[in-house]
Amino acid sequence: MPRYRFSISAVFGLLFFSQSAVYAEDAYTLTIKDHQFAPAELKVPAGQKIKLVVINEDGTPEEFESKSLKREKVVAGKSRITLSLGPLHPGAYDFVGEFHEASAKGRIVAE
Ligand SMILES: [Cu+2]
Repeated sequence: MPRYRFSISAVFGLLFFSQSAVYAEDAYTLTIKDHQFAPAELKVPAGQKIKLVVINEDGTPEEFESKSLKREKVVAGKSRITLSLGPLHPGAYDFVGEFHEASAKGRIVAE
């Protein structure tokens, strides 16, 4: 069944290609602990797509929210999310943890 084998390898080739494309984007990490973000200011490159991983080390859920980035996503306690961002114009993009806005604040600086 040569034709069948060919299509299987074509599928795996496509899978490999798309996975490579995903991992080619730079990944940046924000950690939530004691209802604060670390780092509070995260520098990322402007003009290219990035992955933002938000790790919540607290036992309670938090919501990553940024009006300027147009993103809003709940991160369950002891869990993580990944967001695709950009390409961003140079500038500062504020974000908060909406469930603990008094302490959970930060900004992404694209440059
Ligand atoms: Cu919200």
